[in-house]
Order: sequence, then structure tokens, then C-alpha cells
Amino acid sequence: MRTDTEQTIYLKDYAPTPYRIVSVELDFRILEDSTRVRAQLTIEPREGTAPGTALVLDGDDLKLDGIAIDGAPLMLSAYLADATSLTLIEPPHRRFVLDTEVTLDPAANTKLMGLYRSSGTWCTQCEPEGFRRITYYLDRPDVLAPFTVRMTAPLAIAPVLLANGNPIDRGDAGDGMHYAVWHDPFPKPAYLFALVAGDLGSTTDSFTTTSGRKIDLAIYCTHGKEGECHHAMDSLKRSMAWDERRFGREYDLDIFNIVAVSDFNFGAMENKGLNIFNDKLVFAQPETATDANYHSIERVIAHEYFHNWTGNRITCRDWFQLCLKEGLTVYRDQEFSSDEHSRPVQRIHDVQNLRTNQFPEDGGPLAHPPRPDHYREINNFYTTTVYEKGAEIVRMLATLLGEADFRKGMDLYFERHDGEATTIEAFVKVFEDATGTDLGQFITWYLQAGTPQVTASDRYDADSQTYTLTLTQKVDPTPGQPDKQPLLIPVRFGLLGPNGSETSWTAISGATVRDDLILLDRDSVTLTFSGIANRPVPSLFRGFSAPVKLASGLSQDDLLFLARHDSDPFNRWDALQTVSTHLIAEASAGRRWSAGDTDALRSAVVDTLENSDLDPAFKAQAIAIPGVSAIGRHIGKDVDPDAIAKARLDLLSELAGPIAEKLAALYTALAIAEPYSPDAAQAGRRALRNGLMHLLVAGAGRGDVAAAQYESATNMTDRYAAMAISAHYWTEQAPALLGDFRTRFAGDPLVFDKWLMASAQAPDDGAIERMRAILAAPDFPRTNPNRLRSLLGSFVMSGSPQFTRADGAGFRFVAEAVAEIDKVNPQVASRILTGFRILPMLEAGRREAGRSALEALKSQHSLSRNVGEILDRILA
Ligand code: 0A1
Ligand code: ZN
Repeated sequence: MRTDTEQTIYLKDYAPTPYRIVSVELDFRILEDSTRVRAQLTIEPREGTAPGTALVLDGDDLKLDGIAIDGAPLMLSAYLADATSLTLIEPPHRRFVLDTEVTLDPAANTKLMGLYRSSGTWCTQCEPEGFRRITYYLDRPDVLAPFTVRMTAPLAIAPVLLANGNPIDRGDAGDGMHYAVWHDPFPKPAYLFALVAGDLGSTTDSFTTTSGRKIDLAIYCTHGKEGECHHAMDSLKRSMAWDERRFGREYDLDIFNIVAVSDFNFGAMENKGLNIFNDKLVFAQPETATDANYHSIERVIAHEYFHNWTGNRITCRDWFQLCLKEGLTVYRDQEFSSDEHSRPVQRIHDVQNLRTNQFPEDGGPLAHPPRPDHYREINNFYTTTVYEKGAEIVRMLATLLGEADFRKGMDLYFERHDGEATTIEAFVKVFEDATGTDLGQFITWYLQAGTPQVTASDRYDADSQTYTLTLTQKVDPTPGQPDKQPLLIPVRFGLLGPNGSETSWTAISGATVRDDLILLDRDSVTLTFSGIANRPVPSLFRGFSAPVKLASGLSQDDLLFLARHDSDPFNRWDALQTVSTHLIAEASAGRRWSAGDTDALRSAVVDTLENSDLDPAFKAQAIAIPGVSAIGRHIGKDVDPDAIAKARLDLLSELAGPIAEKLAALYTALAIAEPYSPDAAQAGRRALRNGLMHLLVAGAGRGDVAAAQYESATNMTDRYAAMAISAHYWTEQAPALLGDFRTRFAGDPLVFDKWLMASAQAPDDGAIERMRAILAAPDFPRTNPNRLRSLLGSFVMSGSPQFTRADGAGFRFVAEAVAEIDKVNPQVASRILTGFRILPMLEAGRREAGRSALEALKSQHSLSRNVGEILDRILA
């Protein structure tokens, strides 16, 4: 059947618009069943635009009710309106005001792009191309203008009227209507436009900036939820203070508003002065939100706030540059989290996320450079590569330049590009100019897809007391990029002597080494260290100094030595992960470990648990055994998830079985008597306790421990962990716990999501039928992205063995669901579909079963451009 292919957009075709938009005046008349939008755009030709050049404005799903220029209605022959545009055939060759009027039906807008209604509240989402669903416009990020917005709405159902910038007027409009006018003085692209109208409660506070300006803060939400916004508010104030301290960035308007809505395609949106949030990233109270939820709320509040400078004041020239604002802002939010909590724990968390989500993208059919050069549907490029790999690139810049020079570059960036829409090249250039560093090779990170594989090999010569280390890099071909250039890879390192402390050397030759940083800038470098008294163990990529896959060549003994002694906590953690990954991978291929191997790993785990210098949050990360997907990725091809799952369970039993009593004692000792707090200390203890519970359930058959914890839990972190682990290992108690959870929290949609996520983890053969029944239930909210993602997104992304079932039933179930969801919300559908990116890695039978499910999806349905593009790329 037809897929809506349409054309490919290329970076090389970028050209500025022939016309500028000087200012924007919008007038919304919001009624219960429709909204009328009048736009008055002051427009002028740019220098060099030839008289008679047509002006083509974007539009999507709009019905034009009226059009005039400078007050005079246009003749039918003067313009052309079709499904995607409004063309003024020969606009005046001077400044003029274009006046258009359209009528929208926000309640029918299930795509959640443009103006839509969420639980009765009118709200907008315009990034990347939603504004064209509100009015005809030059809907691209390099067209910046100041906006004035007037809204009129029924007072009874929409007492709150918000838009970007500052409120400048409000009053009675007669007939039960009222109005408000907002003005945003900062020129902005249309994707940052926002409006909210509804009957909302609020939590308010204020923040005084370094220069002494008082900013009014408010978080708006459904009535009754105000008490659940305090953590978000506190996070906002800490973010504002941090950006002043760390980057010298002060907030610029007098007011900062956040609105929480229930239907949202993403996490949140950084609209100027009016952030709109998915409510799951605002509401928190101990009984219904987990520590992980608290942490995400803080991170995303910070992320959207930081966009005010990296995204809004300085925006992107075109959507190919998305990484300019997203990679940089993720780096900033990661740094914020590191400064506010434990830096090593945060780093491990971020790298785990990168490896779980970005590495598979970068190594599969959906691989693309952080700065792509073509796309069919821009919504498909809000990816983990743009966000998380983008952040890693910024982090490498900071590593290469050092903190002080990195800050100099950032200062120059803000100074030079404030008020502009700019590019990745301009971003890299500020660091060159501020520090005199040539970053010509470094920029390749933005342009090239694929995760570099770095291989290390070494030799120690006792006679000459020299140590030789060879590092090679290689990037496999990715779609459209068969040949790869060598990258500039910063390798932070140390050499450990026999007692576990750092070894010093007298000289190094063979590559550029600056302090503890090796610059791997060619296919291969060989370094020779002189004056080394004993064979050292190398600790490479400390702090994960570059987003690469490392084959260190180290033996299990060396890795466990690092796990005990490395001064770098990241590499201590990583060493343990590597050891268990190898053991499971090998065993799944029939090469089972020896008793000595597991004894050694177990004793390293026990030493870690008993080391009083390590904090509980770190210990929790260190004792976690990698999941089936992580091990599958390590194996890389012909993966049989069932064989991995079996080997993994065997390893868990061998590790935990013999020390079950010790684990249980530690578990008991970690109970927290104090009232719940999401702070790092308490959250770390809970994480460790739940990690121990995980080992007891998975490795020692102690489903009863989880069931007891579920019953006695006083907060959602503990209750959810108990239920999710029981479901994951399908313990005897799992069905009862799931059943109880569902009824206990009936009526709370965000807790229902947790039940959906846990249900999607169930490994038993009945899981798919149960999920079908959930989706088919008449009261299942099938237009709500959170519900759909909780069930299907977590099913495809978290390595459920039912998704990759050998008989293809999991693949068919998801493909059929995607076809249905696509009719309602193509963005949600295409994101779920990306779960199929693992197909090339799987063994032939599963691979073919997956492909035929996708072929059927393609041939039997009329699909959106979003889904069509992902499907074609996976099937290519
Ligand atoms: N800029 C937002 C991401 C975002 C993108 C698209 C959206 O709707 C389709 C919403 C938000 C961020 O980085 O948080
Ligand atoms: Zn962002």
C-alpha cells in the first residue's frame, strides 16, 4: 500500500528565506468547539530579493477563512492555498502586513502538534513543525520575530490564559468571555511559541537573580495536584542558581511559567518563558513517584530551563543543527545533576543510558550522524544520537580543552551568537577562536555516524622497564557512510602498579599525551612508557572519556584488579560489568565458565559490598548484572536472546546462591526508618537495598523477599521495585502483586503507567495476550502517549523475551499496534517502531520473523511519513 514518502530534505539545499518576518501579532478566539486564529504578520523582503519573488508560507491542516494585505482583502488570483502552503504570488516589494484568519478544531487534534486539548486544557506544541498547524507562517528556526498574543476565551472554562513573555493586559470581553495579552520582546522562531488556556491550579514562588531582579515563578496543573509540584519548583530554583554559577547565565524575562499537561508527545518543551511539560515530569509525591521519577523531574526541569540560553537566545539555523541546542543542553543538564548529586554515580547512569539506547541506534539501520545531512521526517531525528551522543561530543570538547578553556569558549559562544540562529560549525569555531586550538578533525564527531571500536594491546618488557601500549580505532560502515575517517579520541588513562596505586613513568613517546590524556588521532598509535618497574594494568577511558566501545584485551584477573583498585570509580564499575558480560556471552555460546571464574567475581562483588569507602548508590550500580539486551549488543550478531537469558540466570544463581544469607542480612540492615526523602543519601540506600533484593529474587529464588517488601513498602520506589522485579522474573507471587497494584492505585494515570511497564516485562507466554487485552479494553486511553509508551515502548525497548519470541508473535503484535496508533498519533507510532532496529543483530529465524511482520505492516496499511521513513530504513 501507499506510504506517504514525499521528498527528502538536504542540508546542502539550505538557503535563507527571501522575506523576513519583522513582528507577529496573533489573536486567538477560543471557544468550546473551535478556535479562530487571526495572524497579522509584518513582513519585508530581504536585501537582494528580486521584486515579484513569491512568498511561500507553511501550513498544515489549515482552513483559510480570510486574507488581506495592509487591510485590503486579496483577490483569489493573488494567492494559492493548498494542503501544505499559502503562496503570495507577487507580494509588495516593501514592508507590509499580511492578515490571515483560520479556524482550528483543537479537540480533534490527536497528533498533539499545534494547538490541541489535553483533559480540557488548550495547549500547544510547536517544535519542530507544529506552528504551521496554527497559522500560515515561515515555520523554520531561522525566522525570528517578537510576538504579541491576544487570547479571548470563556472565563468559566479557561480562567487561566498564558503565552510567552510578559503579561501586558487583561480584562473582561463581555458575554462570559475574558481576554489576556502577552508580549515576548525576544525575537524567537515559531517553534518556541506557546499558549495555554484552561482551568488550572498553580504553585508559585520567586527567584532573585545575581543582579537582584526578582523573577515570578509558577507551575500550573490540574486542580488538586498543586501539592505535587514542589519538587519541580525546587529543581527550577536550583537550576536557575546553577546556570548563574557555572555558566554566568541569568534569566532574562520577569516571569517563568511551567504548565503540566497529561497528553504530550515528548518529555517537555522549552517555549520561551512558558515551558510545557508532560505531567509525569512534574508531579511527585513519595507514595506514587519513585526515586528515579524524582531524579528525572529534576533533570528535565533543568534541561528545559537551560534551553533558555542554549536553544532560545541562541537557536538553530535549520533542523539539521538540532544537536547544537540538544547535545549542548543535555551536557549542561548532566553537569547540573553531577554537581547536585554524586558525579561518578551520575556518569555511570548517563553512560548506561548511552550504551542501552544510543549504541544500538548507532550500530543498526537507524544510525545517523549527530548532525545529519538529510531527512524525510524531522520528528524522527529527535534521537538519542542527537541528544546523548551530542552531549558526549560536548563533554569531549571540555575534556580536550580543560574546564577553564571550555568555559572561555562557552562565554564567546554566548557573546558572539546571542540572538542568532546558528550552526554546529559556528559552535566549534568559538572554541577554536577562544583557545587557539585547531578542531578541524574534532568536528568529524558531528558528521560521522557509528560507534568507534577501540582495541588496546600491550606489552611489558622487564629488562628495559618499558611498557608499550597500542590503541587502534575503527568505525564500521553505517547507512550512507561506507568509509569512515579517524576521529580525535581523548583517552583519559592511568597505569596501575602491583599494589593498585598509580605507576609513574620517566618518559612517553609515540603519541601526544597531555597529563592523563592520550590523543588517539589516527587509525593506530603505539605509546612507549619508560621507567616502569613492574608490569602495569592499564585503566583506559577513565570516566568514559569518549563514546567508544573498548576491547581492552584484559584478562578477568586484570579486570577484577581494576574493580578493586582503580582510583576511577567509572572504570571500577565498568570492569565488573565487563567480567559478567563476558561470562554470560561465552556461556550462551556453549563455553561455560569455570568455578574459579565465578568464585573470583563473587568475591569481588562481596568486597565491593563490604567496602565502607564506597557509597551505597555506587555499590548498587556495581552489583547489577547487565541485562539480556546489553549482552546481546556485546555479542553483536546471530543473537539468541533465550540462550542469553538462560546463561544470565545461571550466573545470577552461581553468584547469589552461595552468599544468599549475607545478601539477605545486608538487605535487612539497609532498611530506612526515617520519613521518605528523595535526597541522594536515602535514594542510594534504597537503590542498594533493591539491588540486593534483585539478586535474592533472581539468583536465590527468594520471590518471597520481594513480595514482603511489596506489602510493607511505604513509598513507591520500594513498592514498584518489588513488583517490577517479581514481574521480570515471573515469580510465583508476580500475578498477585500485579493484580493488587492495579486495584490499589486505580484512578491514578501515572501509577497506571508503572503497572503497564511492569506488565510489559513479564516473560511468560501469556504476556502478549494480556497486553492485547489491556489495549482492547474499552476504557484504555488509546490517544494518550504516556499510556501507549508505558506498555509498548517499554515492551520493545527493554529486552522483553516476548518481543523477540522465536515464533514472531511479539513482532506481529507490535507491528499491528503501530498500524493502529499511526492513525491517531504518527510520532508515538514511529517511536515504538524504532524498537525493531535490533533485527539485524538477531539470529536468522527471528530476523526473518521480524522482517515479515514489518513487510506486512508496509503492505497492508496506509502509513504516515513518520512511520514510513522508519520502516523503510529498517527494511533497507
Ligand atoms: N526541545 C524539547 C524536545 C521536544 C521535541 C518535540 C516535541 O514535540 C513533538 C516536544 C519536545 C526538549 O529537548 O526537551
Ligand atoms: Zn532539549
